[in-house]
Amino acid sequence: MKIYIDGQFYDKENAKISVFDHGLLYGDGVFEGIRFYNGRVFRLEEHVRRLFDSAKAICLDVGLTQDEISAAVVETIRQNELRDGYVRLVVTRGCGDLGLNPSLCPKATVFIIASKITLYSPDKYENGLHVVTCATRRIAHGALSPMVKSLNYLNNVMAKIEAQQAGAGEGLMLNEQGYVAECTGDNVFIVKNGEIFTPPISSGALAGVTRAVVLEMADELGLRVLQPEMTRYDIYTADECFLTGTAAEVIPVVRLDNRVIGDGLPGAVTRRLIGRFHELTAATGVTIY
Ligand code: PXG
Repeated sequence: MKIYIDGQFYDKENAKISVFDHGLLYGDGVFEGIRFYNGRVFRLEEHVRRLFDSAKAICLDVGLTQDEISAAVVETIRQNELRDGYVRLVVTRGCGDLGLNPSLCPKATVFIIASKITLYSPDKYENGLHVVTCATRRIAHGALSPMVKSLNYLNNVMAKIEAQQAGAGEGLMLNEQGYVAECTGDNVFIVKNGEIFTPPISSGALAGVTRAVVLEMADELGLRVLQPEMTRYDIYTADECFLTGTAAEVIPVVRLDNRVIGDGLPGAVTRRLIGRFHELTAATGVTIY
């Protein structure tokens, strides 16, 4: 395995980041998770754009242009001779003395791993996930914008632990007001009376790249999508529910808090979207080779 760090490639054993890197010391940095399928990077430009928006929001100078970062992602996949997989692209504040002042760090650290990721077992894609609501709330806009895909994932990790301890496949996170935000690493959607609903970004959802793909696919299929504030009641009483994410892709949900959603099976609209999603991922994206 070849890992990109600051313009050079290292074997896995030698791919090391300093203990003085503020990404490690303070979670000071941003990241992206990007998938590639069939020799093409899916929605690369969207991911890189979001990375730069996240960086801008935390006053982090990436030190490379968007085109240079995109080229580095593609080159990392090439160096590993992969056609299908998952890229972790990370930009940290860089190395500096102790103290959380970012001006202690002269230069950002950029590293890229091209590997694989499996969030849920294949049977969950067939039969649907069981989800529980977590007591841990989604980070509030007043603390750190939930739009920033930062290296501070501890509250999502705490929510994931809750879901795991409850024996559920995924955890639903609410915002401080009690409205549905998203799951621990996925956006949430429901289908009700032939219309699709997803919480607005203002509810604390990450502006997911896969979420945007679903909005496009729904438009193409002539399905209306609404983005009202949503409560758990909306999910309990939905006809269908599914989650989206780069790592998760599109996955059905059949239970929330032990309420069966719809008839308890992945729904027709969900299946249609999953089918179209696979067509798009197989045939579109930036060519690697
Ligand atoms: N919400 C959150 C909080 C996320 O971190 C998504 C939604 C989905 O967004 P995209 O753009 O991927 O459709 C994410 C995505 C990982 C990992 O280990 C990354 C995410 C989720 C789960 C695992 O790289 N980020």
